[in-house]
Amino acid sequence: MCQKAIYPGTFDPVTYGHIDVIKRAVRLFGQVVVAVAQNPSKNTLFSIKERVSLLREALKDVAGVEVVAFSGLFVTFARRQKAAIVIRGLRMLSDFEYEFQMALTNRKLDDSIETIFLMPSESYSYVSSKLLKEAGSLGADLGVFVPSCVEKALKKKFKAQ
Ligand code: COD
Repeated sequence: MCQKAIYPGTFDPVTYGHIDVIKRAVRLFGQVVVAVAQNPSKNTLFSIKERVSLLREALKDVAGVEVVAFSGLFVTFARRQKAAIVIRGLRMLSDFEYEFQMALTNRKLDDSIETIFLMPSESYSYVSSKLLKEAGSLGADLGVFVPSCVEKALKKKFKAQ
C-alpha cells in the first residue's frame, strides 16, 4: 500500500543528515511531506520563510517531496495532510529518549499515527544543526555538512550579525 509520510522538524537549517533521511523515506513511501515547524517560542537562526525556502532549494531534484510550514499541534496538521506515517531520524542513542517521548505522546494524542525511525548514513550520524551554527558563527567551512544554498545562507547570516 502506498502511504503518505510526514517528516516534521525545525530544520534550522536543513543538513545533509535530514536530506539523507528524506531520501530514504521517499524510497519507502513514495510521497513525503516535510513539515517545517513555525514555533514562536523557539529561537531559530532562520525565519520560517527562510527554512522552507532552503529546504525547497536543497530538495528541488528529489521527486515526491513537498515542503510546507505548519504551526500549532503537529498531530492536527498530520491529520489535515492525511499522513498517518511520521518519519523521525535517529542518529545516536542520545536522540532516543526525546524521540521516544515525542512518538508516544503523538500516539496518545492520535492513535492512528505511527512513527517510524530512520537512521542516516554513518557519514551523517553525528551532524547537528545546532553544532553547525556554532561552528559557522566561528568561521568554519560547512560545505561537507550542508548543501551550498545553506552554506551561503549561513555565511550571509553570520556576516550580518
Ligand atoms: N541525521 C539524521 N536525522 C537527523 C539529523 C542527522 N544528522 N539531524 C537531525 N535529525 C533528525 C532529528 O532526530 C529529528 O528526528 C528530525 O531530524 C528533525 O530534527 P530537528 O532538530 O530539525 O527538529 P525538532 O526535533 O526540533 O522537531 C520538533 C518538532 C517541531 C517536530 C516538535 O517540536 C513538534 O511537533 N512541534 C509542534 C507542536 C507539537 O505538536 N508539540 C507536541 C509534540 S509531542
